[in-house]
Amino acid sequence: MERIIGRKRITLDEVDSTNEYAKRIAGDVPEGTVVVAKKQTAGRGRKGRSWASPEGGLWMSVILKPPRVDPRLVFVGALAVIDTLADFGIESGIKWPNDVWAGGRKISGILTEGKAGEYSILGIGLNVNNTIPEELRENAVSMVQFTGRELPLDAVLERLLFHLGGWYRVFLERPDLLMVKVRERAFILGKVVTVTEGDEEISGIALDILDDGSLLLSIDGQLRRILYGDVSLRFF
Ligand code: BT5
Repeated sequence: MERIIGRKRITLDEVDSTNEYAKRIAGDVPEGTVVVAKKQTAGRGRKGRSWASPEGGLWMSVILKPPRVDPRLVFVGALAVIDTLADFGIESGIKWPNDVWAGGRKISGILTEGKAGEYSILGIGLNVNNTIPEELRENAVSMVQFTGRELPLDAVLERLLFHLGGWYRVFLERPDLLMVKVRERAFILGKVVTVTEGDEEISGIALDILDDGSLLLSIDGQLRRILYGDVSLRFF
């Protein structure tokens, strides 16, 4: 199967959000079309949280048309980011559900959105050369802080598209293998975590990430599945 991701690219100087843009054009472009913007004026995370997207970072969305909406798509993004970071000598891991962390801080966030039967959007924000806003510095980091020198954004994008192509293929053909890799890369497994779901705080040992993308927790010996959704997670 040829690699479809990135065969058509749309590069913008500025946009509200590459995910929003991608949704607007999804019906009219081929699968694998990538939207990249130098900066976003209304970059978003989950539940309308904002995503800092100044110039110097990689803000992009891929339009995909998989056979069905599948929560595991987010991990295609996470694994591709991890491999891209490794290409530049940066070690990282998955912080379930949708972050990639390096050196104890968030370096990338992934936002998947879909319309059943029509499209899935895989949005990726990766801090590359961009400055992290003051209020996020404790928990967020850019690639340049590891490399000590600015990186060519186009080279980072090329590596990311290459790895996305590979992992998307695994996702389509062998999603079980995708999940094996996810478990390997998910550094929270085996740790005590606290999940906030709405008003509820749940603490337990993170045992596994299941095929529906959910997290399996052991709480005083009882198993509980935490659905991928609007949850946030802390670990110790
Ligand atoms: C995410 O949401 O982590 C998903 C972020 C997805 C961003 C990409 S950029 C391209 C595409 N277009 C979009 O509009 N979005 C996608 P969430 O798990 O809800 O985390 C959001 C939280 O991350 C915020 O509340 C901040 O605490 C933190 N944050 C914001 N900007 C950040 C940044 N640049 N680096 C690290 N952390 C950040």
